[in-house]
Amino acid sequence: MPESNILMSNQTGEKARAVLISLKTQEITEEFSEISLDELEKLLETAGGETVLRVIQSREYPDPATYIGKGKAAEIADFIKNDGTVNLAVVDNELTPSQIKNLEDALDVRVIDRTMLILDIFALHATTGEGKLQVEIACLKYTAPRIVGHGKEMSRLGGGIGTRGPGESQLETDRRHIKRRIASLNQRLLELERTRSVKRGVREKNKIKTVAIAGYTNAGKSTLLNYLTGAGVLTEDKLFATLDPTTRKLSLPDGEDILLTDTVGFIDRLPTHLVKAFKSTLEEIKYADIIVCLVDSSEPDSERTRKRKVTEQLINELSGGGIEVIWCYNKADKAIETHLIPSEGILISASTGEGVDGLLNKIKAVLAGNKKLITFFFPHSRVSEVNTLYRNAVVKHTEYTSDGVVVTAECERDIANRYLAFVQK
Ligand SMILES: Nc1nc2c(ncn2[C@@H]2O[C@H](COP(=O)(O)OP(=O)(O)OP(=O)(O)O)[C@@H](O)[C@H]2O)c(=O)[nH]1
Ligand SMILES: [Mg+2]
Repeated sequence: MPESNILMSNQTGEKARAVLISLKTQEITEEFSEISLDELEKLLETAGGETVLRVIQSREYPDPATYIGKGKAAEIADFIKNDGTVNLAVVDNELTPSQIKNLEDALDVRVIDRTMLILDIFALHATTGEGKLQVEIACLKYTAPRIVGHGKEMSRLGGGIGTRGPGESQLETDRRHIKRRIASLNQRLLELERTRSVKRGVREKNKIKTVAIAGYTNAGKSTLLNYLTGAGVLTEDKLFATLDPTTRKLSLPDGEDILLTDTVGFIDRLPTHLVKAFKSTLEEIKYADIIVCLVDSSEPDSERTRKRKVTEQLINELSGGGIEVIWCYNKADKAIETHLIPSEGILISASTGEGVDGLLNKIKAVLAGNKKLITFFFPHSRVSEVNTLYRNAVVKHTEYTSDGVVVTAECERDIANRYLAFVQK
């Protein structure tokens, strides 16, 4: 992965130097504004930019025209003018197209919002055709109406941040063209989705269980996949290092083979356009048999709790809530406030391997717990069903009687339900 794409999209070669702007409204606590700005700073760093100033304004509600108050905007504009090096302002929320335009006029630098910054990082980090397609769709849908007519002047390039993805010149083309482009991208994505579902079908047919590693960005998901399977996925102390999930085979301690899959990291207020665009990638979570959710235990408990909440909510949205989740506290080698880690959590280190055996045993136990030994009776008129049961379950015993066939088999819950009518009382 390139260190930064900024130089490619900005002919002047300047680095983004930004003012971060946040609003503390009635619903938001001071502490949350700070934490959220910390995260925004980390996002900017990941995109290759640097923070020059952080501004938090207390206001009852956002100004419909400029988001922050006009007086505050004038103050920031003064600072930018005097500083002379600032070339970007990043607002820690989603802005309307007119708010972006008005703020750009007030500050005389390029203005992007939190969502555009995240989209930018996704554009920078997507490597496969599918990842790039998904990012381009999200960028076109969100960014296009927000930058049309802006960002032409060099002084407003803002180190290239917020202009990646499909590229500025494309984004400036007319809306009809953009609509056509989205339609054609969606068509291509649909084909890739079909490929994914065919692959899933093969896995199901071969009864291979899938375990998805999910969690907040930077929790160590790829590091765990690498530790267990030697997948060689890029791991970095940056946000959203992985956008194109890798799947690898893993042999559990009892010899059973499963598939382990890495997933795209979560973040608070993950832009809905990205969730929609990354639907097919994120569906790996929906079809998993178990979700291993990683939480970074090297952070204070307040951060762990916040990130776990965000993760839980997204997991529920994506999976529909029916899949067993194993909560796993990673970075045990650097863990703090361990007494506050919930008792159901497994403490591991994906770097050193500490505790990973416990996780594998837990996976094994959950998979085994999903299976039950059940005895069925099939009357002669329905013996054709016996063949399908043989394909879908591990048959332990078969007995032919004068009335039909008695079969004892180890079944998954969903298979057992399919043959409910034949379960022997
Ligand atoms: N000390 C320590 N560092 C870890 C551990 N696991 C991961 N890391 C570090 O945490 C950072 C993030 O790890 P990744 O595996 O890239 O995290 P990820 O969850 O895949 O992140 P995204 O793909 O960005 O969502 C890297 O710098 C890793 O080296 C661990 O157990 N201990
Ligand atoms: Mg990763």
